Amino acid sequence: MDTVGKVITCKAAVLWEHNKPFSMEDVEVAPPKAHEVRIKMVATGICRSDEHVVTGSLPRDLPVILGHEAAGIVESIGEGVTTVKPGDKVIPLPIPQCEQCSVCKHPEANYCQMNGIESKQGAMQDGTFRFSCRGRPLHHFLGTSTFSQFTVVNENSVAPIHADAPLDTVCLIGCAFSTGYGSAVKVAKVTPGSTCTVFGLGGVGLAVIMGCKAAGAARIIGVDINKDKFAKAMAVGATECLSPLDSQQPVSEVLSERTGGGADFTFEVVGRLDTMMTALLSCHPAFGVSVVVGVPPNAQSLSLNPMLLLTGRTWKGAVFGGFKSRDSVPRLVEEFMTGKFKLDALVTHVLPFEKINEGFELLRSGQSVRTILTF
Ligand code: COD
Ligand code: ZN
Repeated sequence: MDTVGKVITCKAAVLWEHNKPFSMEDVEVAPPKAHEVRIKMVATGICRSDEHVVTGSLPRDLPVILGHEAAGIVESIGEGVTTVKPGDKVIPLPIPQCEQCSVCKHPEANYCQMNGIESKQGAMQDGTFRFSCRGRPLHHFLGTSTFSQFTVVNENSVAPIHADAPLDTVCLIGCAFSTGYGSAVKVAKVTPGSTCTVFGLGGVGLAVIMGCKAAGAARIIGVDINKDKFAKAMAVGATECLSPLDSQQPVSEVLSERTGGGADFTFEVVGRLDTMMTALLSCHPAFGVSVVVGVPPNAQSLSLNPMLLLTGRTWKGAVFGGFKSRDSVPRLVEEFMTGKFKLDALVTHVLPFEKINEGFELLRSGQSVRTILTF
């Protein structure tokens, strides 16, 4: 059936209320307007940030269609779209790259001003909605809303990828992998022979380890309170692991002793203020670089003794691994296809889209690293 220019009715997982299961609904998806793209979803990962909306710790207007780590095929394009065409394999981008704003024009920065991360009200970039259900508009999430058989995104929020890319794995390049890997190779700029410490060995932490390894780090120390995470961390490149619960001494002191005064690079991939401070303390006072990757769920602040920085430490952070999204995602997909890094270590479960609530239970119970939902 030719769907171009028509409203498509399809299944989507709608969040109507906080802390309630997703409800599988028939939703109407409007055709793409100018500079928009409608995508048929093939695979989507479940990310902790989606769960933060479910619990309300990341405030968003409801009802909403969540999901932002995915891959699919272009179904149709709106007027003026030139960079993708129907049939192209694509990855929707939770951070756009508009090419117009001062951030996009800056050679290093990636936090495009068209991003919707800090906006509570999820909508398309023109402020309107493309989804409706039972006569009500549904909110978008991060300009992607991938928990739907079809979605509409802005052209600056989608990257065309290699025609042979396996969509059920490269979907992870849409969030977890890029966030972690880029934090090592692009944000920290890990150097060959260096010592790195990674706090938090979830999916994003594992991707940080992969980045440290690819950049040639000699020692990669994984830190997690859950020792079940150690085997996988070692498999993707950690050279040693430890739990802060195993010692009476603060873990920053244990690490300082182990690393001759502090690591070259440390990464906070837990999303807690205390581990952010521990990660900062655990990098070398004179030349260490500490990168904040995690985000504490509610707006919270840290207070800091400036001496920690005056001695020579660097403290930084970035979203999406500091990668400019449209430039980097197609290249990362090609690097994956040439074997530069593997993604299978991150995938612990694959479920049909209809079992989305089961997928979220696996995340909540800590059993999964990443669950991929297939359509
Ligand atoms: N010390 C050490 N490890 C700990 C501690 C602690 N005190 N507490 C928990 N942990 C461990 C857990 O056992 C777990 O293994 C790990 O930390 C966290 O892993 P996950 O699986 O819960 O989470 P990830 O890896 O999927 O994601 C972690 C982030 C912190 C990156 C994530 O929660 C986050 O903040 N994401 C937002 C960052 C971002 O850039 N988002 C952009 C769009 S998604
Ligand atoms: Zn995410």
